[in-house]
Amino acid sequence: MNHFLSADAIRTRFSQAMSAMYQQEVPQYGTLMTLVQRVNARCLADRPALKARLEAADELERLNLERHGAIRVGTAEELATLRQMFAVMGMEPVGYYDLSQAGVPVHSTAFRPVSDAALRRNPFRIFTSLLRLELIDDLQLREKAAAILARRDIFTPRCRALIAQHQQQGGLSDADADAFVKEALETFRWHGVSTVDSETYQALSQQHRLIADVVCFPGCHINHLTPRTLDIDLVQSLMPEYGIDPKALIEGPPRREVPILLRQTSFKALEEPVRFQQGESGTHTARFGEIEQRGVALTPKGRALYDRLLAEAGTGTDNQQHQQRLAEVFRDFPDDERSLREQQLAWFDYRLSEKGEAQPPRPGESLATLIEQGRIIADPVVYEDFLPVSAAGIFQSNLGDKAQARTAGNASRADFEAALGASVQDEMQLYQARQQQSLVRCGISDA
Ligand code: OOG
Ligand code: NI
Repeated sequence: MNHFLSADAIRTRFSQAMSAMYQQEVPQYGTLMTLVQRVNARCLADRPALKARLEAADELERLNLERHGAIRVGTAEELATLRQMFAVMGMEPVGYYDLSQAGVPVHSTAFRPVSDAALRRNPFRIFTSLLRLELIDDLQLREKAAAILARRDIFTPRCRALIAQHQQQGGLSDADADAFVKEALETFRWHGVSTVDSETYQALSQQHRLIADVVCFPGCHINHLTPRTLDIDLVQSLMPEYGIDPKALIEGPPRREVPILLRQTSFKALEEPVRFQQGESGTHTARFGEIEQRGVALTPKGRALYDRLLAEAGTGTDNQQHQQRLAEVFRDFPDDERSLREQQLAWFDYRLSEKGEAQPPRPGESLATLIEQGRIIADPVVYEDFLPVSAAGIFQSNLGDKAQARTAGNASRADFEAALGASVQDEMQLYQARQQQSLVRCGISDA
């Protein structure tokens, strides 16, 4: 008889350990968490209907647990090992993001839980980027970067052993899980000592700041952890009061009655002291803080409308003006649940109400009627993924003013998947399956 800890439990332990570590490393993150918790509490107190709904949909409990992080790695081997490490925690690669369009020399995926039950327990996600060394145009420097990366191992031997043990046994005991969390954390720890001399650091940094960040350190330090807020506008406006300097614009869609997708903002990266290999001292900026507000996941039709309107709104430098412009342009995006449902712009999770349990759907009854009669309740499905345009804005704001736009080269999902050693799951298929399964559970299979 095996007594393995569930992947959900390991993920929760890990995300809590990561949060504790990051609070120590970046004290402003702790401040931000306090602010977000206060705003969330206020929001729930002010909006009892929202609170009741989150509670009924089993969403309230995950709210304070909820966060995502981001890391960047340099080699295929690192990425493939991360995939195996995250698998221990029930996190799978979902989605492919090409950031080169925005001048950032990486492509990415998100490791996250995929099942309904796992997402309810803890939706912890890690946005993971692979550096594209082929975008270093100086051939000698490119080879040097590859050689530096080839020499490092970002995983402890014990971590590798525990991943292998998990694969052989199909799980980890409570004690082994604790050891795994402790060892895995080492991969993401900040190291104030670079693996290179300052000259090499400068040369790589001149190519792109991100390249120096990935190549010159012994691990893939977590670069931000992001709590989820129920009111991002309020958090953004309160940040200065808490001594935090937010980036200018909130990324993503405007404020709405029915929030869609994802809105994000961040605060600027810290300048941290670094010691280089010849004993030289310097600084490096990579780590920052971010907050996000999540809304309903959109169908391909809804997403196409979002992308079109976002492009139409363009971008600005003043948040208030930008939000106003967005709000005007997004008038073309229906802002009530019924329209979103009927026009199939967003995904919903359907469940029977008490009345519906007493009087279950009969063949031929339409979903619209069942909802109208209060026999079926439709809850918006939370968007669990990321947005490439927003991500690019977050990257840029933390690379400083000198962030160069550069020609992208052709990003390739196939190359990324070859490095990963697996294919990434299609997020749309996951949302669609979830909606479909919820309908089947309600006894409606022909909707
Ligand atoms: C990742 C930036 C993207 C998000 O929330 O969109 C991201 C990075 O800076 O490594 O985290
Ligand atoms: Ni982020």
